Amino acid sequence: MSLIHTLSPELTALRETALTVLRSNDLGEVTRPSPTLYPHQWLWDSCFIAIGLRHVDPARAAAEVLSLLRGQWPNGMIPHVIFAETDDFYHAGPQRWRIDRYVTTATGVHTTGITQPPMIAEAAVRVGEMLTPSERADFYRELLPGLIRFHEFLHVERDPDDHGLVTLVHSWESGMDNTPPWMEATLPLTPRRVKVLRRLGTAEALDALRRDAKEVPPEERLTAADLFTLYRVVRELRRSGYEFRRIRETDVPLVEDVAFNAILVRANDHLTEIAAEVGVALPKRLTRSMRRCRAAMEQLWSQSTYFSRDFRTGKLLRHETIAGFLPLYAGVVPEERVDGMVKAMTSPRYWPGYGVASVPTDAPAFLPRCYWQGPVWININWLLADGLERYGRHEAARELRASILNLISSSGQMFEYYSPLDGSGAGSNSFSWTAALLVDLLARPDLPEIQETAARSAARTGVPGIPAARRATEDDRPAGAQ
Ligand code: 9WN
Repeated sequence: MSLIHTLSPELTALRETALTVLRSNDLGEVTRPSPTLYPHQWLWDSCFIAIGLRHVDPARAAAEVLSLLRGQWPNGMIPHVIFAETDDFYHAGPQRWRIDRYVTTATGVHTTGITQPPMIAEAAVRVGEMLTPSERADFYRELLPGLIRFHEFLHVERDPDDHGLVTLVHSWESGMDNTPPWMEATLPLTPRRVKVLRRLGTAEALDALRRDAKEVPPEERLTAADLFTLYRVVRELRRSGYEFRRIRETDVPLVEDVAFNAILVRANDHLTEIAAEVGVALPKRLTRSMRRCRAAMEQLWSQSTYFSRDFRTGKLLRHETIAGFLPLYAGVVPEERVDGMVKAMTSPRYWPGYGVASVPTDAPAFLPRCYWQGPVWININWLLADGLERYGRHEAARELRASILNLISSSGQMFEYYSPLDGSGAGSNSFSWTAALLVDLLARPDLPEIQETAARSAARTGVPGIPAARRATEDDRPAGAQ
């Protein structure tokens, strides 16, 4: 597909690198997140991947979205991973889940027993924009029944007490696996042997037993202690037959996750749009749940940000993370809060120079290259830029996109995540959603302005992509921050 703008030789090469990554991770009708660490299909990865692929091959992008329905459970859940048949080296593969004891999926494929952020409706609308009206109607009609059942599953099975908010049963469902609120909620499930090793100060010994750190240094992933605790949660879920009414009787962490619910609110809007376009009426009960979910987001606000909430205690998990900004993407933030949130997001605490960090740089848990404890993730920054745009903060959105462009181009490679302090790449390399969202960025009609902003900040500061807001608020740093 042709681009709106002619790219410079450097950006042409960068785009080619991204397309090569997408091609090399293409398994046919699905794309794996990365060649070694993530050899299967992940729910929200496929959605972000489709958002990039639509610029190259809209039909293939539509197939990527539709392929998620292969794994749908009889209760409507679309699983977080659909396992490829060929691989057995993923650290949390089919043997951990044993879902065949409980369900048969739509096409008999093996999956995990949990879900992931419901980005499907967003991906569908973005892909739909690149199709002809009749192709789009066909695509929507094929997707819609499964998509409706998925949203019903979330609102019914995962909100049994009618709180309005959907509850997650594993941090992997949030997609932000080891962010501080989740690790706090998960701590009580630490297996006894891990607790003993922790007490002895020898928990690193567990690194020898982990399979996920063969490709990526363990210090760039969650700790072995956290990982083995997450495996224990899987065991508990399995023993509960993956049914929420039984899971809630265990001590599995139950979290009304702010990012997940924000993505769901936006997805509900998209679902409404999709259904309207093909003349399908959504079930009344679902539309009522959608309204309640949107309204309930307000309960997650406290003082200056939004937090996730513990389902059992009703207490907010008061750790500031990037997830607290996603209500902007959902469009549920009252206007009087927006400037404060934008100021916080663009301050050096969150944005020291290379995009918005997953955890503020002055948080006790902050580690610049460790997974969801600090690094910049391209997908969340994509959502934030979109949220800024929704609220008319065009300059901040442009600064953010410029920063991301500088970040990816300075390494020239598609890393899983990047240090917010020095822009160095970390985690898996050849990572699909980084590649796909770069392709999406390069296809934007406002690319020339983004490039100009990127060049200006790089030239002026020597540091790629420092936002204007940072320069204005250099002395905003909270007392005691480094
Ligand atoms: C567990 C695939 C996934 C992403 C998640 C990211 C990471 C998996 C893992 O990789 O999680 O789901 O094994 O670490 O945290 O957001 O979808 O890219």
